[in-house]
Amino acid sequence: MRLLVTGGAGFIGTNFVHSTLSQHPEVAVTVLDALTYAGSRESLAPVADDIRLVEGDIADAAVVGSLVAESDAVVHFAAESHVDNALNDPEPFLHSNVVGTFTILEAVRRHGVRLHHVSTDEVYGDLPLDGAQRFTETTPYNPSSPYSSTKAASDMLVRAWTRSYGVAATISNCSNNYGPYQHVEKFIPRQITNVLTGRRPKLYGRGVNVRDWIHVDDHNAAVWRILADGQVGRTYLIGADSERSNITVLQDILRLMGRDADDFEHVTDRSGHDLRYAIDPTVLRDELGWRPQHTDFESGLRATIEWYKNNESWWAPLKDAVESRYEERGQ
Ligand code: NAD
Ligand code: TDX
Repeated sequence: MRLLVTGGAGFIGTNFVHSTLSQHPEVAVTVLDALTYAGSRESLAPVADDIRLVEGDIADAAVVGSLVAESDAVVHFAAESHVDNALNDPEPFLHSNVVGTFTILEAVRRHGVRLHHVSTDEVYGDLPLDGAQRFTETTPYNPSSPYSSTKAASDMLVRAWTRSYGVAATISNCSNNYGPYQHVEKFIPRQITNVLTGRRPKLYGRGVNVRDWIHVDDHNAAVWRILADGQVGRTYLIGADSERSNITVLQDILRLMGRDADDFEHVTDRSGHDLRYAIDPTVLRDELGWRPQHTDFESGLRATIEWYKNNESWWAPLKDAVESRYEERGQ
């Protein structure tokens, strides 16, 4: 099987490539990645001899067309992925998430290639803080941010291309991922590396917002289940029943790193900040038999902290610039 992985030099894509090579050695992997600020050639260095890495834009129809033509399936991770960046400058999100996904769809349509589109639970908007309601495959789309609206647009394009042109596609909408190789702009790595560089962690607002955390390897195992046995035309929600408020996660990090529980700062809240996300993963569990393996959040977090401690050369060159950008915005 020849697999084209877009965005394979980003956080989730890198972990997908690593786990694919170890668990599916028969698969030949090509990565297409623009190596934006979020992509890292170094993340793929340990497997550089086992994959083909093409530096290119998913909105470039010529590059995409030729790579898709020689593939049996495409797993499409590439996107602009950070909400705060989207609030600051939405244009790259329109380009990569909407035009990029359109370009991938046209190529898989032309060449009759199977597509799995990786999306987010943020397309559903947010849920009230108090209550047991969770997102399901039939929850209406209601995105709040420039990021989530462009991801919602990309999902809609995939659905339309499936219905109108018979493109063989599946979609997954996953909750918040954590694990190794996540960019230091994101919540968990930002706080870990703040502690490691002698900064105080930064919490938006009161920290009551709730996210539903999943280890990146569990997300990627679900993507493989869907790629192998998912029903074409279907959407699957991926989540690991692990809702936590931001302040709880931050205080877990502080405790595991030997700091006081109040050794952090409250900073300006994110504009339009979604309150709560929560996934009902019943369909994925019952239909495809998927189960998360990393069910102990604390041990996953501890291993992630260890990874950042042991891989300073991977993140240190990015850290100061990220913190200066946040500081300019009062965050
Ligand atoms: P990331 O920002 O770490 O990586 C994105 C990768 O895509 C980078 O390597 C970047 O260089 C590449 N890229 C961006 N624009 C491109 C373009 N125009 N052409 C080619 N490559 C381009 O993101 P991530 O956290 O790994 O997220 C991957 C996917 O998973 C995204 O589609 C995101 O919406 C989705 N997702 C992420 C999460 C999460 O918690 N991180 C949760 C659910 C869904
Ligand atoms: O410094 C911070 N302090 C803080 O309190 C940062 C960076 C974030 N936060 C809060 C905002 C969110 O409530 O932490 C929560 C998580 O923030 P992010 O890591 O930016 O993630 P989120 O906005 O929830 O989106 C993530 O999950 C869904 C990914 O970035 C998306 O790509 C994915 O679709």
